[in-house]
Amino acid sequence: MILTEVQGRAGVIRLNRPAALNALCDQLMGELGEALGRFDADPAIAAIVLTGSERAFAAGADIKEMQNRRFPGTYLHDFIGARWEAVLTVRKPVIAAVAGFALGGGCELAMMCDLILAAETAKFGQPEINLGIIPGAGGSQRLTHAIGKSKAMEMVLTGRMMNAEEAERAGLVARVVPAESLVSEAVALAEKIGGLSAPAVAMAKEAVNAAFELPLREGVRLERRLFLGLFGTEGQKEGMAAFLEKRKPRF
Ligand code: CO8
Repeated sequence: MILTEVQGRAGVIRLNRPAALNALCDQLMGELGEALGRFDADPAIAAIVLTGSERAFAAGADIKEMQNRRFPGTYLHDFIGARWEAVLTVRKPVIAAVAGFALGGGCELAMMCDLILAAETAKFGQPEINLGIIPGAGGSQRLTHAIGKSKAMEMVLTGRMMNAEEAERAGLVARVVPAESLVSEAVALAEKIGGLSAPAVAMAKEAVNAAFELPLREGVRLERRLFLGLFGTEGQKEGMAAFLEKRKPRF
């Protein structure tokens, strides 16, 4: 249910369940977790690009699979659990390249990535309320962090979708690009990251993500420790020497 390929320093993972608009069923999430783990462990890969089709990044968790679930079973077997959070354990930057629908669990999966690039065709939404449920994989929290309370509340309460332009204005996505160059823009970003000092990249990711989890004071402390730690790396020596010698750094 997924396709993988290596493009330069980017590991590209494409969700590939077109008949169901990439609805995120158990099997797909299992395959996704394996692919993420493989690329994360591969030293030739600098960053991971996660994308879907032109029509849908993912139209949510699989409603057919969820329909007959009952509370005790879902709770005991933790059906959201580790499978859904595999992307959060990846140490390399993960770029979501979103075209078409990113709804429900699809929007939540995109928001678990480190940043979102959107095609002009992208549509984001948390329509769970129309199914008699609410977001269950972090949507109410990450969307609120990303776009603020009023907009998030409106979307979660009514299921209203947001187009790419509004998503960029609201701060949900880093950039909007033409649909035909969505993946190549994401790969170019991965290439750029691949040319930088790997420890600095890993620590930059850790520091920014900590802003979502730690109080300001703790976040600033963590940043300081990571910053100071980078003075023990070759990357810092090379980066600063190259600047002063007026040449390009070789990390
Ligand atoms: N689950 C299962 N099948 C889906 C889903 C889905 N989420 N979305 C679309 N499909 C299927 C349709 O059933 C249809 O299949 P079939 O051809 O066999 O009938 C096929 O994909 C094409 O869909 P449509 O015919 O509906 O296409 P349209 O272009 O008319 O509409 C929409 C596109 C607007 C995206 C529409 O399909 C839609 O509204 N989909 C559902 C969106 C939704 O409600 N998503 C939220 C799901 S709940 C959720 O994600 C909770 C996450 C909680 C955390 C995770 C826990 C595991």
